[in-house]
Amino acid sequence: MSRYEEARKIYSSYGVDTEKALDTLKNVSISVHCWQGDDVMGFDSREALSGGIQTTGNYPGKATTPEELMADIDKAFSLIPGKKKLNLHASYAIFEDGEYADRDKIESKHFAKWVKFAKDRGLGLDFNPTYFSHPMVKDGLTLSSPDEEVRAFWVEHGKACIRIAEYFANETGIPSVINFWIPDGYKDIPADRIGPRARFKKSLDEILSVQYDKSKVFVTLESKVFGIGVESYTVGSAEFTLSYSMQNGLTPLMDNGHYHPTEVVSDKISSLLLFSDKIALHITRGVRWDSDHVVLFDDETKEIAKEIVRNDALERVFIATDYFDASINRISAWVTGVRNVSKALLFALLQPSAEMKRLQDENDMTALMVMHEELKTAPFGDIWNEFLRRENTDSDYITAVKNYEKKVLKERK
Ligand code: RNT
Ligand code: ZN
Repeated sequence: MSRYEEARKIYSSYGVDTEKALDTLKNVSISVHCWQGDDVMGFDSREALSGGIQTTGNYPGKATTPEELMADIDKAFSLIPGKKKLNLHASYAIFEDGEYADRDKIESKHFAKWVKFAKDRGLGLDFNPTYFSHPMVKDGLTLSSPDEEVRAFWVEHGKACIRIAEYFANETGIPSVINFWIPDGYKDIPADRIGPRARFKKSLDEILSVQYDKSKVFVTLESKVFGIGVESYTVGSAEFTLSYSMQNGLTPLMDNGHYHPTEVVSDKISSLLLFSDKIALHITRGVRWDSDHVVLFDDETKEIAKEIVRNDALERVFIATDYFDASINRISAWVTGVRNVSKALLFALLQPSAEMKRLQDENDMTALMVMHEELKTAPFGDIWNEFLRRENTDSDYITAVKNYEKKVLKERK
C-alpha cells in the first residue's frame, strides 16, 4: 500500500475523508502578491519605498523590469500547487515607448500587458491602488490630507483604479478584488484624531461614487495599527475600516501583521463572518511587529485556515498573501509562503471538525484537547505529498529555485 493509502486509512479512522479534502483544496484560489519579486518597487517611479513599510536585505537577482518580474512569477507559479490569482499594485503599470501617466491618470491600457499575461495563463487579477512611494504623498498623508490638492489627486487615483479592476474582471472573466490601504498617520501624538479620519471617510465616499459592477469588482478596505515612522496614530484603524465597510457594503480586509502582537486574526474571523457576507485576508507573518516575513506552516496560519474551513467559509473569504523578504531568494520566498497557506488549508480540511464541535458542545474539553494533540502528529505529510503529486509539483522545489538562480537571477546586473 502506498504511503498515501495508509495515511488515508488513518484519517478515515478519525472520520476524515482525505479524498474530499484534496478535492476541495484544488479549487481554493489564493491571490499571490506580485510585490515579493521586486521588493515592492513597481515600475512607475524611481521613488524609494515609503508608507511605513520596508523591505530589508539585498539578495541578488530582484526583478527590475516587467519582463523579469513576469518570468519570475512564471517560475514561482510553476512550483506552487493549486489555483492562483495574481495580485497587482497600481505602481506596476507598464508604460510603453516613453508614454507616462501619473497615478491620478492611469488607465486600463497601462495594464494591457498584465491582462495578456493573466489571460494566457487562465489567471484572475486582483488590484491595489498604490498610496505610497510617490511625491504626492505629502507629510505622509494621502486620502486624509488637509491639503485639498493632495487629497483630490489621491481620490482620482482611487477612481482610476476601480475602473482598472473592472477592466481586469471583464477581460479575464474572473471577479477582481481591489484593496484600499493607505499609510496615513503620525509619528507623534496628534492634536486632532477625528479630522484626518473624517477626510478619509469623505475621500472614500468620493471614490466610491464611481459606477462599477458589484458582482465583478469587490472593494476591500484594509486596516492597520501602526507603521514605521507612523507609530502614534493611524488614520485607517481597525474600527474605522470595519465601520466604513459595514456601513457601505465593502469587504473588510484583515492583515494579520496589523494588530497588537497578542491579538490574533484567527479569533476575529468568526465575528466578521456573522456580519459580513465576504471577508478578505492578507496572510503574512509578523515577527514582533508587522515585519512581513514569509508565511510559515505555523500555529497561527493553521488556526486562520481552520477558522475558514470549519465555518464553511471557503467561498466567502478572499485569501491573499502579503509579505516581502529581500534577504533570501525571492522565488523561494514566494513558493514557500504560498505553499504554506495551502498546507494550512489542507491541514484544516483534515480535521474532524463536526466531531470536535460536538465534544465542545458536550463540554468534553478533555477529549477535545486529546483530539487536537493527536491530529498534530497524524500523517499529514503523506496527504500533502499526494496533493503535490496530483498538481504535478514536487516537495523538492529548492533544486529548481537554485537552478533558476544560477541561470537567470545571477546573470542580472
Ligand atoms: C501595508 C499593507 C499593504 C501592503 C501592500 C504592499 O502594511 O499590508 O497591504 O503590504 O499593499
Ligand atoms: Zn497587507
